[in-house]
Amino acid sequence: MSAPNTVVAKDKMRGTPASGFDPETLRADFPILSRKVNGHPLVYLDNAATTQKPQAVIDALSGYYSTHNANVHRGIHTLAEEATAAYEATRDEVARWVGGVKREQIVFTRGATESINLVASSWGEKNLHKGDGILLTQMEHHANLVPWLQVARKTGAEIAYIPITPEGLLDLGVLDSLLADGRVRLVALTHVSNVLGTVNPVAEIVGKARKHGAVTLVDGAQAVPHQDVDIPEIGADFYVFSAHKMLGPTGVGVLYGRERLLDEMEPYQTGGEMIRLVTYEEATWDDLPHKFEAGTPNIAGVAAFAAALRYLRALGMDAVRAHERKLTAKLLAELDTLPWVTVFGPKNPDVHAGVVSFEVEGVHPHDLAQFLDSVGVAIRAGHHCAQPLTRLLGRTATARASIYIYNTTEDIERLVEAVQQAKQYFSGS
Ligand code: C6P
Repeated sequence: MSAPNTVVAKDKMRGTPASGFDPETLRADFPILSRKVNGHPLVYLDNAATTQKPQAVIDALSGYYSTHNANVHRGIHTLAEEATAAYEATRDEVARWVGGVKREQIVFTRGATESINLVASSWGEKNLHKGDGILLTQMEHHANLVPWLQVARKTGAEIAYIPITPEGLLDLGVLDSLLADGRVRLVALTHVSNVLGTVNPVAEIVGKARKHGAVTLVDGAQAVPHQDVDIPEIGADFYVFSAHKMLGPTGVGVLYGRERLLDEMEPYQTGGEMIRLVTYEEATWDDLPHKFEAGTPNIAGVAAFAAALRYLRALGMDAVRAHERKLTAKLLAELDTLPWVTVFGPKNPDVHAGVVSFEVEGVHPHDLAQFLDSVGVAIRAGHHCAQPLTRLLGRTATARASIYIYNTTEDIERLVEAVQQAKQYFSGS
């Protein structure tokens, strides 16, 4: 654990490509990938929902419970000190991972959703007032939309949206005019769309928002698992993501915050762990980040998250992105040859992360997903927790394949082959 209030040095190795990135070899580290589904070898392409876990993370979880389990920050005994050290060591790892920030700026939550709710409640409800502007985008996941609808309802703030182009990019031509009257107090946007796969130029947007005096929040749930993300370089005031989408356990999320803002904010929840002094009449709060971590946290999950980061570091995030870009380009190109498939989102794999939503003419996305499951291919179908965007696309649901480090070109071929079989099956030819 590093001393309080020190910037944890940036993890320079995070982006470094390892010499031997080979998805075929690393598949052996993921026990679940060797199972069969409906008699077929599993092709797991639902990684935007959650990723599978390597043995190292599974071992870290069970190792924590087998050898160190205790509560954190309260005990004097050996196990309590070990549990606290493991929990706080992950905070250092995360602070280093996101670009070298102070450990006090890293708050552990239950997930990206809770991180955004924390900001909406503790910052939004206090700082936004009637007539203030909240600027979102038309491609937000409900997690970065519904909390702001609630804030707007409670405060009288007004929400506007950065529109998207027909290709599925943010229409930045209108950004200046949306910010021009100085009423926008918050700009909150996703780094990568979980439906369109669009990689947004967040540094540019954050820069403009800050110039107009707005606070910024970036939802990195679909970005941090797939590319090298340096939060100080982006310049966001708040940045959120979830461990389970990057090989880690479920129930662990991260909120990064600008220290001044976190300091000014009231706690999100109150109770044990987050106080300094309590009397029968009043209470005072602990320092950052503990002020925002009321109650017993997901200690085992946080401890095991460090194993996930170590695993990704050994691969190198630039190699991860290059691998996913290659598979995304292949999938986009193959789907493009099928005249009855519509792909939503940018065609250019440079701005398209490994999330590909599509539609097969004449086949409902749920029927497609069920057919694919019958041959062992797992995708997601539905509105992907982005109902307004799905409606904007003129649909009630889409099919979505999402890629991660252990997917291979053979997985993409099996998906495309199964999509063709489904088309034949449902058109009765
Ligand atoms: N998207 C998907 O299948 P949580 O559930 O809190 O870990 O993450 C929420 C979240 C926030 N932002 C974006 C961009 C997301 O994609 C998600 C989760 C999953 O697309 C589950 S709905």
